[in-house]
Amino acid sequence: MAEELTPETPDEAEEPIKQRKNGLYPGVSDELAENMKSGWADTELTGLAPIPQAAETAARRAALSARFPGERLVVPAGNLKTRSNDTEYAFRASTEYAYLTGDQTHDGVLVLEPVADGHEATIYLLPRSDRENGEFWLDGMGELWVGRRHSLAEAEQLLGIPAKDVRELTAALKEATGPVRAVRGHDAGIEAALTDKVTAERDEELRVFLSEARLVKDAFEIAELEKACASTARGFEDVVKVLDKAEATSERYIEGTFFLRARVEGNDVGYGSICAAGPHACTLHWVRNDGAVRPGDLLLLDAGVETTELYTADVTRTLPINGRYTDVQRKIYDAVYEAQEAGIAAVKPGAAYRDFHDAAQRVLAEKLVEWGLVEGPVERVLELGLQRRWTLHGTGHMLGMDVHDCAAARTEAYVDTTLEPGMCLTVEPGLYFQADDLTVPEEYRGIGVRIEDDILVTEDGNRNLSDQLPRRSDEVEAWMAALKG
Ligand SMILES: [Mn+2]
Repeated sequence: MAEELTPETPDEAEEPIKQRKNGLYPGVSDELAENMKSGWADTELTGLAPIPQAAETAARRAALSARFPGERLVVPAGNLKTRSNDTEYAFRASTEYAYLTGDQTHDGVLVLEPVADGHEATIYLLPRSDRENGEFWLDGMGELWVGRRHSLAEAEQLLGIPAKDVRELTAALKEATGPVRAVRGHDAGIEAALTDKVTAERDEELRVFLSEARLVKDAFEIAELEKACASTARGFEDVVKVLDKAEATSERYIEGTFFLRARVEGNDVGYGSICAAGPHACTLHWVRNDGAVRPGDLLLLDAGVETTELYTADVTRTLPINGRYTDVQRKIYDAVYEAQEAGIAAVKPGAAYRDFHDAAQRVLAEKLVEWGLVEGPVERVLELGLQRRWTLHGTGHMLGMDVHDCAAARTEAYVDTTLEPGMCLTVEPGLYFQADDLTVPEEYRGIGVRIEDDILVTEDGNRNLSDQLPRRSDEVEAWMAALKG
C-alpha cells in the first residue's frame, strides 16, 4: 500500500491539517497545492432512500429516550486503532451505536439532547474532506486516501437523524450543562470531554439498558440473523469441500476458507473462528488454528458470519475429517446430539431461561454415568456438578449483534428470566475428553464434540435458524459425502 506524505517535523504531525501550510509538505509546491483545490465535480447525492432499518432504529432511540428523560445521552461508534504507523486495525462500530443509528462510521457519535417532550437526536460524523485546505489529499484521513464519505446532508437522508460535524462535538460537550450519561469504552476523546460530568455508576445503567433492550429482536434483526445463519451454512459447506487441502496444510486452510465466505457475503466473522482438529477440540477457544488436520480425527468448527448490518451467527459442527465417525466418536457425538435435542426442546415462550441448560446437562450426566465415568445416581452428579469435568461450559447464550449478546443485562433480566418470542439464543452442549485425562478410557482421550445451533423463540415454540446444516451423525456423513462428490 502507498505511504502518506509526511510533515517534515514530528511537531507538525500533532497539528490539525487546516493549520498546516501546504508548502511544508515535502514535494508539494505552492502551484500544485493551488492546482489541487479546483477542477473537481460536485458529487453531492440527493433524494437518498433511508436505510432499511430506519424505522427500527427510530423506535430504539424512542425507547432509550423514555428510559432517561431530561438527560443528555452520548453513544460513540469508537475510533480507529493504530496497528503501526499509518495502518489501522479493521474497524467495527460499537454495537450500541450501530443498534441505535444503523450507521457504522468510525468517530461517529449519537447524542440525544433532552427537550421538553423527550429528546432530539443528532448524529455527529466526519464530514466530506475539505478541498480548499488540502485535507482531502494531504491528510491520512482525507477522502483521497480512505474513500469518499457521505456528506452530512446525505447521512441525514440515509439515517433519518440530523447530522453535524463531529469535530465540533468535544467543545459542545465541555460547555453542556445538565445530567449526562455516556457509553464507555469506545471513544477516549469523548470520555475525556465528559470526565467531570459523568459517573461510572450512571454510565453503567445506560450500558445495561442498551444490553437489555436487545434481548427481544425485531423483524429486521430476525431477518439479519437468518441471513447470518444461511451464509454460515454455506461457509461450512465450503470447508467440507476443501478438507483435503486442509489435510495438506493446516487448520488455517479451514479458517481462511470460512473467512472468504464471511467477507464476500457479510462484514466479517462475528468472532475468531475455532477450527479445532483432533485434540484441539478440547480447547474451548482454540483460535490459533495452526494444527494438523488428520484423517480419522474430528474437526470441531465453531464459526459464524457477521452480516453487513453486524448480526452474527454462532454455529458449531463436529465433523469426521475423513467423512465417517469411528465407533467411539459416534458414541460421544450421538450423546451430545441427544443432549442438544433435549436443550432445543426446552426453548419456548414462558420457559425459564435456565431450562435448556438443565435439560442438556441432564442428558450428558446420564451418559457419563452409563459409561461408568462418574458414579451415579444422576441426581447426585447434577447436584455436585460432577459432569462439568467433561461438559465444561454453559449450554448457550443470547445471540445478536454481539456473539455473546446482551452481556451487560442484569441477572434478573437474562439468566433468571423467562423466554419470550423474539429472543434468539444458542444451544450448544459439548463433551470434551482432554488428551491427558487419566480418568477416562484411553480411546476417549483427545475427543471433543460440540453441536451448536441458533434458536429463535417463537409464539408457539422455537425455530432453528441454522437448520440448513445437518446435526444427526448419519445425516452429517451423508451431507459430507454429497459435498465431496
Ligand atoms: Mn456460542
